Amino acid sequence: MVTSIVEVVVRPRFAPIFLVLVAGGCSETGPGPVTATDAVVAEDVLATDPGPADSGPPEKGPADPGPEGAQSCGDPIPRLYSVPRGPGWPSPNAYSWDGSWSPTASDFPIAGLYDNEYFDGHLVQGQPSPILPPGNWDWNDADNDLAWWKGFASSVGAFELLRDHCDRPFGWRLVPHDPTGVDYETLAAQFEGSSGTDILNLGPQGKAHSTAGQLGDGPDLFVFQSAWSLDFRTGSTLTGALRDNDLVVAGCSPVSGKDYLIQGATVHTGPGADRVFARDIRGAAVDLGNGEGGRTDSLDPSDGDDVVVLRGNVKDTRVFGGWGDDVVFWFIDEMQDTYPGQAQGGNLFGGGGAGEALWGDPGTDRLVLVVPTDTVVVGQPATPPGALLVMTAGDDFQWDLPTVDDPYARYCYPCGVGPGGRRTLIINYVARDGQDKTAGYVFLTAFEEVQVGLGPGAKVYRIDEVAGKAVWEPDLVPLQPPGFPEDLCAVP
Ligand SMILES: [Ca+2]
Ligand SMILES: [Ca+2]
Ligand SMILES: [Ca+2]
Ligand SMILES: [Ca+2]
Repeated sequence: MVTSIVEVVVRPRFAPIFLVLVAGGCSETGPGPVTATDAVVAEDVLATDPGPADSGPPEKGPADPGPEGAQSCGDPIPRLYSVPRGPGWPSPNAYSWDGSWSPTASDFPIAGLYDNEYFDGHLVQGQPSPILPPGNWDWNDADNDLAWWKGFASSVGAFELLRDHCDRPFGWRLVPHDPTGVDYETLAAQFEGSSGTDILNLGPQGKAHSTAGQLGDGPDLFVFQSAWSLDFRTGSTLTGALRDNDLVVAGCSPVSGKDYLIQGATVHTGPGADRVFARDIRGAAVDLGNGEGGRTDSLDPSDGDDVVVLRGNVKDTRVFGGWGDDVVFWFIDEMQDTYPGQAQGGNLFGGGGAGEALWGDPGTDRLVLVVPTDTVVVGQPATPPGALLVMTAGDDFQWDLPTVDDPYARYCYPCGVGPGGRRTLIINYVARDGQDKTAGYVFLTAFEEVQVGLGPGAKVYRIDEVAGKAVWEPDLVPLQPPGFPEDLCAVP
């Protein structure tokens, strides 16, 4: 179809990645006073900041389990996770933004928290070495020069060792020199993420670009305003799949007009039940659970039920849900980059984007379009104002040519005929004012449900992938999107 051909021609080649930095984590609105644990944390910040002379003392022993009582040890740490309290948001504990990780006494000390060379404060050139998270901290490993770390400490910031209420380390938080906006690029990416909780908040103007990065196992947070030429993994089966519910904010505040914040970037959140907020995103990909480090032809069996919330301008964007029951909330009426005749719509996959991963996910995935509840569904073009077109994309199979040689990016549209005659569908949404908010056709593969609108009056349709149509199912319950975690984007 013409739309598909044009899309191939105009799509930029990229292997984008999303990076998430967690800024501060200390919200003005955070509950409760600073506790003794906070003081310990602050001390650790000082202890792990090498300062101008790399003279920080070694940290306290990590193996002390402290008093028994897992519940009190794991109580939430005030202001560490500034996520909303209320509907759609699970409650944090000490270790995780969603309470998903509750290590027991026997889990401590947690393996993989420290760099394999700079973990004990040993003397280097007569000075105690810093205690660091996993990373590439020497320029020349044999020289123990700490050159990458010195650069990081002078231009990016320090790391704070996170401890629970029983003084047991479980992760790290970036403490940037400039909490309003970290420039995360090659230097910052020498940090390789720990097996525990890593909070990488780049701040409300933070930018992540021109590099690859990772946060590894653990329920990590990654927050930034803009990204380009980025390939980032907050979790990956390449490094493990432990306790890996990650939270990403890609785009803190809206850009004006037809502009974009996220371009040529890919964020892989990998295993676990992840949550990604992305706005003003173009030529980019959100991989919520492809396997083998994000290969689009692989599903990760340790992947969970993921949520992505798309806002603002969205064009030429891929979402891969992977394994599980995944939900894409799309505030599609916010799209401003519309003009007649364009054909750069996106590609949404309930599973992966190639091979057996296309149809191999047994989950029930839903696309939620945040549009007026009286939007009508039509089955053939042209899409009239105030309507959503849902129709089959036919039997054809076509690779996206710019990405076909990259196993971490390749995808098809349409994707031929799957098991039982399942096929890709096409959707197109035209708002009441006549603007084509999907920017042409969007290809939907292995999604089982589409919801039109929020709240009372919202309708949930089952997608008949064989017949290529949407069937209203009054018994299916509409979903509400989680509120935007705006406090994560505040200056601490
Ligand atoms: Ca981690
Ligand atoms: Ca992770
Ligand atoms: Ca996931
Ligand atoms: Ca998933």
